Parts: sequence; C-alpha cells; structure tokens
Amino acid sequence: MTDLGLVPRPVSIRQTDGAFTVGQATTVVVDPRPDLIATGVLAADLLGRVTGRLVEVRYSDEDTEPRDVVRLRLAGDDDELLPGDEAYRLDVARTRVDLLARSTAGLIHAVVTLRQLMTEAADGSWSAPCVHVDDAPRFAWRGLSVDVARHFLGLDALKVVVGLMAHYKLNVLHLHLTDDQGWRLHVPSRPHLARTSSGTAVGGGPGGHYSPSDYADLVHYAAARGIVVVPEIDVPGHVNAATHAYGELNPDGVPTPEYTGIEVGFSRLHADLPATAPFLQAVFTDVAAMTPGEYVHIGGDEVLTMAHDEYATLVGLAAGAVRAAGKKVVGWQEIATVPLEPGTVVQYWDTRADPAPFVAAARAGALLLMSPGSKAYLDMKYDEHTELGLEWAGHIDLRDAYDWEPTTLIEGVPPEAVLGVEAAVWTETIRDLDELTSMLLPRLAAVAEVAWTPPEVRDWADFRERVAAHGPFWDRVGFRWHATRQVDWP
Ligand code: TNX
Repeated sequence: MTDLGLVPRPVSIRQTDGAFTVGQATTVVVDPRPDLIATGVLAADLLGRVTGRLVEVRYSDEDTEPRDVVRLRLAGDDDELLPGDEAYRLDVARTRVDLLARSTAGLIHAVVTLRQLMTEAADGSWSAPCVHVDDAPRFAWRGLSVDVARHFLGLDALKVVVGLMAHYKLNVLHLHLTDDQGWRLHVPSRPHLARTSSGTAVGGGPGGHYSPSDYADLVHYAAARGIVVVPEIDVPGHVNAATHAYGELNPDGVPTPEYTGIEVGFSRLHADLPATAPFLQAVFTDVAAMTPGEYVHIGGDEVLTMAHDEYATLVGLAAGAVRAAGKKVVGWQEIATVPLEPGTVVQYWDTRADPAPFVAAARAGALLLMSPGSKAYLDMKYDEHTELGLEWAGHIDLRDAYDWEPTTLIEGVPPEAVLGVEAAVWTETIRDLDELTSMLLPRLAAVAEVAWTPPEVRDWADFRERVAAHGPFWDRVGFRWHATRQVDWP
C-alpha cells in the first residue's frame, strides 16, 4: 500500500504481479457518448503528459482489441461498484487498464489514481503496477476556498489550482471573490463594482478581475475535471470594495476610500438605506445566473459593527435572493445565529468562537462544512520559520492538517449533518501562484485525505510515507512546495 504512494488513500486496493506499460500503440477507448469525450481526452492528455507520448482517443462500444487500451466505461445496473455517484473501479492488468464509474466525475478519479500509480523506469518507459482498486469518497463536498480578493489570481493560475485539486480528488473550488481590498467578478447589473474596485489589492498590488467570459471559461474547465465552482460574494461585512464603488450604499452617500490594509470587520452594508436591498438582489441574481452549480456563498463573516437584528435582515436579503434564483445558500459560521432554511450549508472556521449556535443550526437542519482554522486554514504558517502566512489560528504543520476527525471535532454535532471538508487559503500575505502552492503543498494533500478516505483506513504513519512520493511529482510539474521535516522526502 505504502509504496504505491496514492493520496488520498483508496477504500480498497489489491496489488498483483506485473505492470502495465504505456507503449507506442496505447490508446484511450471510450463508449461513443458525447459526455465521455471530454473525459477521454483528459485521460489521454494526462497519460500523454506523464509519458511524453501522444496518446490517441478512440470511440468504441466493443472490446475487439483487448490489448494496449485504457478503457473508460460508464457502469450499467449489473456492474458492481461501491455506493455513490463518484465511486470508481480501476483494474490495471498487464495488457490493459479498465476504468469503471457511474459518472464522468468517478472516471476522472480513476484516471487520477492511474496517473498517481505511474512511475518511470530507467529506460524512460512509464508503467503502473497491476492493481484492483475499489474506491469512493467519504464526503460529498471536498473543497478548497481561495481568496482572490486580497491578492488577485489570474485565470491561468486558477486553472493550475483546479488541476492540482483534481489530482487530490477535491471537487469544490470556492472562490472568495470580494472583500474590502477588491471586487474580482464583473457583475453586469452593477458594472462599477469591477470597474472601480478591482484595481486594488493588499499592499498596493496590481489587482484584477474576471469578466463573465473568463468566469465561464473557469467554470467549464473545472467541470471537465469534476469540480464545481462556488462563488462567494461576502456580505454584509467585508464590503469596502462595494461601498467604494457605490456611494449610495453609505449613509452619507459618499464612496468610501479604497482599502489595501489587512484589518477585518470595519466595513458594512446598511439595512435601512434604499439602495441596499436592490443591490443585494441584483448582485446575487447576476452571480447565480453565472453559476451552473447548485450553491452560492453569501459570506456573512466577521461583521463586528452591527446590531444582530440588522445582521439578520441583511443575511436574510442575501439568502432570499440566492434562493429566488434557484440556488442553495452557503455562509460562514456566523450565519448560524440567524434563522436558516433547512439545507443551508454553514461553514465552520473560527476555532476561537463558541460553537453552540453552529451545533444548534445543525440540529435544526443545516448542513455543515468543516474548515477549522487550526487544521484547514492553509494560510497559517507551518511553524515559526515560515516566511508567509498568518498565525491567528496557530501553526499548522502537515500532521496538524491530517490528524483530525470532521464528525467529532465539535461536540454535539450530529455526524450525518457533516456535508464535507474544505481547506481555505487567505491571501493577505500570498501574492502569486508560487507563494500559494508553497502554502498548499503538502498540506492540501492531507486535508484531501481527511475529506476522501474513511477513518478506518486513515493513518498518519502510513500517510507520511505515501505523500513522500509526491514531492518529486510537484518538482516535475514545477510547483513550489514546503519540505516539512515531518516527512522523509526522497
Ligand atoms: C478570517 S475565515 C477571515 C478572513 C481572513 C482569515 C485569515 C473568515 C470567514 N474570515 O477574512 O482572511 O481569517 O486567516
């Protein structure tokens, strides 16, 4: 198990003798169905990149050529797979590789597992050991939240992050698109948001924003890799970029000055201003329209200068607009203090705060997303020597990010209310993709295993051995990463 280096660890894996070697003639074969084309191309592209060969894709519903194929198939009723939409089976034999799943998302997981199994021999050929893998995720929501507001990350960089997420079987990219320091998504009905407030970033960085077509490009790129994008428009605090663009959102009618510091909690909307409700309605309606996924995140965190009634009114307006547009609401843990529709997703983060409202919300029908600051906030420093990052939730070395159990972390939470796990990376101190990956790697791999692998087969000693093989992979791909001394890297 250990020596195969799979992260996250699959539910079950059996190794047999021999290996499959990718040769000149190896092709990817898929059923002739339009929804499998993109997945087949992705598989061929990944195999081609690993091996440096051009791998072709063919469509066929027969298996007349049993040799030298990597066969992707959607399961029928009599195929045996673990339960769930994302389950997959991977069979690597000496002559061929079979990937079976109920969905393209499941097939992508199988492709990723195959890719992680491939190693290069001394003669430059690439092989995967013969294995039988049966696998499925523990949690439905396995996310990464990226703050593109404090520092902007361009579309190309975000696509690299999407690829990295797919490599660890994560399936939700949560984008923190707005904050005091910048507004990063053009919203057609409020054009001044991006026009006036996207050119700033923490410390006077260059800023930037996504046009609707950039955003659609990202959403589709992610979807092809089994990843859904959840946009966050953070209200009713963290709104200086909005109040800078639209003075009507302020009691004196005057735009607030731009902000490039890193304090939190000072900016706010006002429930009693006539512009406020139409603003929330328009923005969330537009953002929902750009979102093929089921969820829109309304923020709701760190509103430090508002009476609770007004907070509840504003959260209610934002949530109402999201629901009216046919989407489900996600919010940070603070929204647990207001009445929520059942099925609302509440995201736990603040390990310093009293969890009682959060527990009560879960008991009343909310779903819980676990992003504990002290485990899953990958902008925390690894240790006191880490150059980048913050420290408010403590230091998070690899083992801290690995050794925790989402269903028992908070006493009194019903385990079945836990929808999933999400890592988060805030970018007050992080300026570009290299700095970002230096904080994500290796810890993102740890959080991904917490989210994917059942607790019975999850084990730190085993993980630290498996993850060691990923260092050379990150080097090969060109990711900057942190070589924590908790692992004996090769
Ligand atoms: C808390 S997490 C915040 C963010 C900061 C982050 C820094 C959350 C909902 N709010 O505004 O960027 O800490 O770690």
